[in-house]
Amino acid sequence: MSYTMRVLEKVIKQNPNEPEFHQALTEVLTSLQPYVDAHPEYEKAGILERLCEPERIVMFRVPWIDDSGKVQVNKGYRVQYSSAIGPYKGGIRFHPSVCLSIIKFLGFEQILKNSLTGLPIGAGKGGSDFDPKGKSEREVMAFCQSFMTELYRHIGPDTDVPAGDIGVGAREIGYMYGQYKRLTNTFTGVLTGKGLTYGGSLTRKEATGYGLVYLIEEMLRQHGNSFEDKTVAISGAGNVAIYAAEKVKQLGGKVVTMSDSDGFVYDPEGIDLDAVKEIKEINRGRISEYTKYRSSAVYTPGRGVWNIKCDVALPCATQNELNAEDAKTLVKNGCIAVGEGANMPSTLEATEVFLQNKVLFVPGKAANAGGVAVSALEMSQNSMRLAWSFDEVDRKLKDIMVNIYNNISNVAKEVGQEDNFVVGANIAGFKKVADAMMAHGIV
Ligand code: NDP
Ligand code: 2IT
Repeated sequence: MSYTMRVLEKVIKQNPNEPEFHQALTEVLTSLQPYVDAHPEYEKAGILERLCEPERIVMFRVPWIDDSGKVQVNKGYRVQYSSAIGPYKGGIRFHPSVCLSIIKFLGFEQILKNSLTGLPIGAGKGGSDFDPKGKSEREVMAFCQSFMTELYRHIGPDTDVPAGDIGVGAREIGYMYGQYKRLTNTFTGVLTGKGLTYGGSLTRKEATGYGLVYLIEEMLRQHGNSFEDKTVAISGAGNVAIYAAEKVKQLGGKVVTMSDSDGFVYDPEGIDLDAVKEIKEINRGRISEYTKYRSSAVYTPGRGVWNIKCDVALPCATQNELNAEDAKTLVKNGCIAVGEGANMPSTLEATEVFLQNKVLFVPGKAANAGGVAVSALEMSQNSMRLAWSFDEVDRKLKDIMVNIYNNISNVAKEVGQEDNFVVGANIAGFKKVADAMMAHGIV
């Protein structure tokens, strides 16, 4: 058995009952195999064993008091995965499904994603099984303050710089930042995705969605195509989905779907983003309310967003939201490109369907890297105590996404797998991290 497959088997055995982590490991290690086999020095240095084992995992209790006066306890996590090329960097997720397996898969993916940005950021991920949905402002603040009261001792602007993810947006970052500042008596760039009045970067809010569309637009362009007049299906109705939809529209495409965990809307006339922003960003409501704004729209409860006919699909909700059946339906309906705005939204089997049917498929670690890339630009601005304009950050974001596309496309060609961006992204991301690890010795 090859070195890569031996490590995969061993790590899965060492970490039982972590299906999402196993899934991410399987995808990455399988595609690294030919490259790693050609470099026996990696095996000698135990690169893969070290890459798969987080440098540090912190798990902690988060006690807080709800509005009825009852004590609640949630679980808190921070997985500091890799500091090979920079301080640990990655989001914090608040969602009832959060567990070690999910945080580890996200942290592991983040290593390669952050490397692909070309910026000096290592990888980490954190979160809690706290559910912000339906909680009062005071409850959310109490939870965030308690979460940071433990987390603060493990992070720092040159050590570990968290940001947002599912369930963590500007409000939660603000409360966590306030608590960090109070506990440490410092005003630093320890979190990204901050508000614009206290060190946040312009374009960070838009960055993941815009970046996704910039990368897919470049891929379409290099294949003689574009977003112009394309019908686009988007899942999710959160930060990533909203700004992906905005950029698709600006480039002449028509977004016809958006969803949340209860169901999806189909608006054949094109989604009205002002309505979605009002429902989601202002009222924190449900996507079902969209039909009140637009008579052309139909709401369907449950799954099913991938049954809508589209040219381009952008899954922007959560892991494993798109399975093999969905992939086959998309192919049957003539979908030519899929860009993952979410982390690991396609199952391994769905990915296989896309690759076999020559759908241009870009995995999350490349396609959604714009968010963390602008986070790194936020860190740069904080270090310089300067703030760049929207256009300047947007320009840099676009350059980064085009570079990522060229990098993963070239690497795929180099290994004889043209247009296999799964292999391209994994190998391209791995190279830089592995070489830095080689330079550092056995640490
Ligand atoms: P938000 O919390 O803003 O939005 C998440 C959206 O996805 C909501 O519409 C939510 O619906 C839906 N969703 C969440 N969980 C589920 C579920 N289990 N089933 C169905 N729908 C679900 O998060 P983001 O937009 O920030 O994140 C979306 C994805 O993008 C995640 O995979 C995240 O890891 C990834 N990502 C985010 C980045 C960022 O900068 N924010 C950067 C890179 C990747 P509901 O309201 O019903 O829960
Ligand atoms: O998955 C991700 O890349 C994010 N949630 C963003 C991380 C960040 O540090 O901005």
